[in-house]
Amino acid sequence: MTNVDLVPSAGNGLFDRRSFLKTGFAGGAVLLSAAAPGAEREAWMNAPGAALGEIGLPSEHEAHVVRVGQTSAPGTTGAGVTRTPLEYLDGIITPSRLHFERHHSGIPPIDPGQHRLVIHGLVERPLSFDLETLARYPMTSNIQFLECSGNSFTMLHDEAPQRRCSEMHGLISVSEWGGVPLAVLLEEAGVSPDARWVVAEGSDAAVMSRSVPLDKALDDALIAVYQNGERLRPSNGYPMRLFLPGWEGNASVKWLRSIKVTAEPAMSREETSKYSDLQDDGRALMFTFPMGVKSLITNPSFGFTLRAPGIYQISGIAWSGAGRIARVEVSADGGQTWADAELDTHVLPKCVTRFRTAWRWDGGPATIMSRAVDEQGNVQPTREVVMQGRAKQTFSYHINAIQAWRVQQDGSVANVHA
Ligand SMILES: Nc1nc2c(c(=O)[nH]1)N[C@H]1C(S)=C(S)[C@@H](COP(=O)(O)O)O[C@H]1N2
Ligand SMILES: [Mo]
Repeated sequence: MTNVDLVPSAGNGLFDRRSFLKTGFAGGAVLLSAAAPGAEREAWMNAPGAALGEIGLPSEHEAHVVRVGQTSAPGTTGAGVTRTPLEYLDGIITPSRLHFERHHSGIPPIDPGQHRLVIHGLVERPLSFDLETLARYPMTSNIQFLECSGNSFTMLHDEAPQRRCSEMHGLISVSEWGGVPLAVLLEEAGVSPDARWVVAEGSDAAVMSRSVPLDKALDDALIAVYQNGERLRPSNGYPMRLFLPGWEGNASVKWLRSIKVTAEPAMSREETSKYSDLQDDGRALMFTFPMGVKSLITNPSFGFTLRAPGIYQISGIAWSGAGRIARVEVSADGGQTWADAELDTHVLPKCVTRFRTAWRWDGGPATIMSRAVDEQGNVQPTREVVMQGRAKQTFSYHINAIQAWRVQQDGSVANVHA
């Protein structure tokens, strides 16, 4: 094993992030002993391969990489969630077919030719747009995350649930979202001086609606029609959705049919009895929009087993609704000492950043965890801090606590409370 260049940086086997990149650290590669490659033809080299196809599908050997934990409300098939299999993915983009889903009443079978978006209320000129007219406005695209504010709620449970990373945290995905800035359309409609909010309404059976402050609508809100270069998937809002970068997923209304400009928020179901955080004094916080700074080690995580002591790559994702990730630290000794992780090339605002670091597992129990800091100086809090002042419940929103995984002596990985 050639790890002489690895420079220790923190307790229990963490290495300096610069030495991590420079060293081709030997993980599990097998030394070639006899025959060089090419001496024998593999079985699949003896006949022409499979036919061309109109659509590329994943390898049949990757059939386990599917959305996780499909659950729907009793008596329904389409009201519930599926989660992104974070622990099987790398990089920052979520393949569209694995983007998490959250529907309040299923996916509406919208005919794009008939679908309209209307902008009305406190405007000089109420307007109606179909897909074709929308396409004539200037478009833009950005790679950004979407996270349901109900993500990670099982971290609140007294006992750390023995569940996969995705089962706990898979309500976050990243796409390149393309579409028309809402500001452009509002400008054309002519917003009245007394307007302060817009109320967005979906074309699903739930008629899900959310109020958005006018400032956000005029800042970076998007009427998204493209996702990773193709039209939105039906599950993600086809043919058009509101996309609010960095904000709780619920407010990014899918299957968008109406934007009503108003003076006051609508106080709809999803912003009163739901998606508001109950405090321990019996009051609830009104409107928590941006998602807090957060990170997760996706690998190793619960469900994986380290085969033998040696050098491993710890890898994960970090993001913040406030902007770019400035720094991710990793600990291998349960938070006593920390070392900076290496960030992949793309550190984009309101997007997921991939981090990595090298770690030597000595074969003993070790608690690994990550902590993110964003460009505004927000530091990812501990579970204890996140729970301060909250009503004691098994479900709550906006949980961005530090996640810890415990590598046990047999190499298996457990979920533990930090
Ligand atoms: N019309 C409508 N918009 C909606 C929803 C819905 O049920 N109906 N679910 C919301 C919630 S709670 C979330 S987290 C995101 C999920 O978006 P996705 O399914 O594309 O991941 O959409 C939001 N927009
Ligand atoms: Mo959500």
